[in-house]
Amino acid sequence: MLRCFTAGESHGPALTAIIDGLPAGLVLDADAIDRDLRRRQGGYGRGGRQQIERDQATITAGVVQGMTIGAPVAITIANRDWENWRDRTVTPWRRPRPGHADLAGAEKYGLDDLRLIAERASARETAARVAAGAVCQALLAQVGVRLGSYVEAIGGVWADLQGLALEERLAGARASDVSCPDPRAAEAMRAAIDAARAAGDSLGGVVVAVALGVPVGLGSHSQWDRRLDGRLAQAVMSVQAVKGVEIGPAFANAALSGTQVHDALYPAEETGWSPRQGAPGRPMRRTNRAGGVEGGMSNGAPIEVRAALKPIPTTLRPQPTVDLDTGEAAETQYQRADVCAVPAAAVVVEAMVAWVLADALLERYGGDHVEVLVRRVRDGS
Ligand code: EPS
Repeated sequence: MLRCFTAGESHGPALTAIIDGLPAGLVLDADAIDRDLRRRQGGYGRGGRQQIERDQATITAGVVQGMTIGAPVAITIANRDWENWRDRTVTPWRRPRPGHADLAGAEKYGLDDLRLIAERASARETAARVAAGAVCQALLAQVGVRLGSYVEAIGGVWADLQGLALEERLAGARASDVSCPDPRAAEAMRAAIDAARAAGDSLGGVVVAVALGVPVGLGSHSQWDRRLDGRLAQAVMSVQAVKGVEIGPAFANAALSGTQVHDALYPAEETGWSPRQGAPGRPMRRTNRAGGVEGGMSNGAPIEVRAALKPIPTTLRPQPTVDLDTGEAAETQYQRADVCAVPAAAVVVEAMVAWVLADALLERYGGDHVEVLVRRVRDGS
């Protein structure tokens, strides 16, 4: 129903996002997109490139007088660094970075210069994902769905979030330069990033994206590629550096028994859940160990998607590699890089969750004009 794509290289003139399948009548303003772009650019642990870029969305198609018209929406974001590269002769890269797309990509596409793979594999592309995600979030907001994200771990430092409600986690993350709602852990995360920077190394971590107010029944149990959890996992796994995805506390659940894990049902009147779910007489849950998805469908509880990020493969400290010209042992060459992009990745994962939920929402309720969609969701039809 809704398809999002990106184009653009890290040091090319611009990134482009295309959002196809949006209903007409959605008010879109570039400032709201820019706010998310700024969130993605920030975060402790970024490298020199973010001093250069000032990401800003230019809407170039599909929006007339601030409103969608049922046509594909296109957004471009300029790469300011393009000016620094356009006339520069660069020697081809011939020493692949372990863990990076460099080697497999160059072998697959038959390109000698590894840079030609790195340019598109780069996480610079995630700016376009976030722009498209902001558009999806504008659509979701029309029916009362809100998204947010936070960082749970960086470099082995874990936040203690026990007893902290989701809303508090999201608010705490917004106030933190590592997007971590636990101030003590945030301090230790910054120290870990400083230590990694001093050692010329990089750090990964764990992020969580949350969607609140999701209507019941997005996705379907009926076919593998319609299952909402599978679609979320694919979208989130496609984010650069993500190597693991979990819905709810899935890996912890695996160690427990069925009666410990499954979210028991109670009459709605006895629970404190959100009004959307709490129609009188409707069975409700007091816990959310399913992460908001049961049988491949949203169950009305908050959707919680957790992602594990490997440390960035570009490290200032050299790693063992092979020089492709000589076939001999070598070391990776110096390249500018972020030490840790985990806080930025939280915003990107949130965007990917928005892509999937906006698509599943339109699939479930349809509507060529936003007012039709809103009415159908309200009526539950
Ligand atoms: C990236 C390498 C760095 C990052 C970049 C992602 O860029 P450069 O090679 O120009 O220093 O800063 O991320 C961004 C530019 C961004 O906006 O997120 C990589 O190789 O993935």
